[in-house]
Amino acid sequence: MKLFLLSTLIGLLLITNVNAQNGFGDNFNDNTLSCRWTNQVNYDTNKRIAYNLTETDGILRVDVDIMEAYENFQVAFPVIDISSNPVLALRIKSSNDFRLSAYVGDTNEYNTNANIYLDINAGIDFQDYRFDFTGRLLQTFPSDQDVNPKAIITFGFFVNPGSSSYTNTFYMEDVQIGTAGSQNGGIESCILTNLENKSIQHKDKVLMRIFTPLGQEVKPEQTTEGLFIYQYSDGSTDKVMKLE
Ligand SMILES: [Ca+2]
Repeated sequence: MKLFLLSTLIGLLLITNVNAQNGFGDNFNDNTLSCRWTNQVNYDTNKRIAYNLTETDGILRVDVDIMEAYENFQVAFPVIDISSNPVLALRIKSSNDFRLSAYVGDTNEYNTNANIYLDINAGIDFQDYRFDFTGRLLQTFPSDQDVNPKAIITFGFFVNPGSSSYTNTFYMEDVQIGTAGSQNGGIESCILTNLENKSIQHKDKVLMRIFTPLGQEVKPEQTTEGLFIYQYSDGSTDKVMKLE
């Protein structure tokens, strides 16, 4: 048996065919932030994080530290069709009032900018909010474009859009766009996108678990041939191609 390291997995990812789902969500219940969420980094030289996202106790904590106007955070996912239910629903708890804008983006990289917003009311309990994009799937900057509801690949948020300075901590729960789909932020696919290319020769760490490229765990005796993801005791991973 021979072991080969793959230099890239992109080709395999590109041929993965998906039937479009009609929704995507995250209930934050697994207490592990899906890699599909992006902590937006400020555009200043210190690379501070404008939105620090932490998933704990089954909810998402968002520490906001804006220093530039229109900084945002978002989640990305495989293409979904929200044409039958173009609504983004979520629950928020905050000890301070603020304005929250939500946007959706499509495969053409058109997005609805920061035009659609709600005023979040301070309170000690979670409150329900809905962003209804019906008739509002329009990009107005940098050019006027229709955002395609059948090809949505991201949604995200601006806190106090346009403000160049703001700090707050709020909590998010049960975010859902469209209908059904993933309910855990797509974390099952993270093992692929977090991979780094490293030597499989490790003297100081132990192979702990093995996964298929789709994230399904397998036993060592099941890995006679094909591509596998090795996870080590320090949390690092390798892509390994095994041939008979
Ligand atoms: Ca939850």
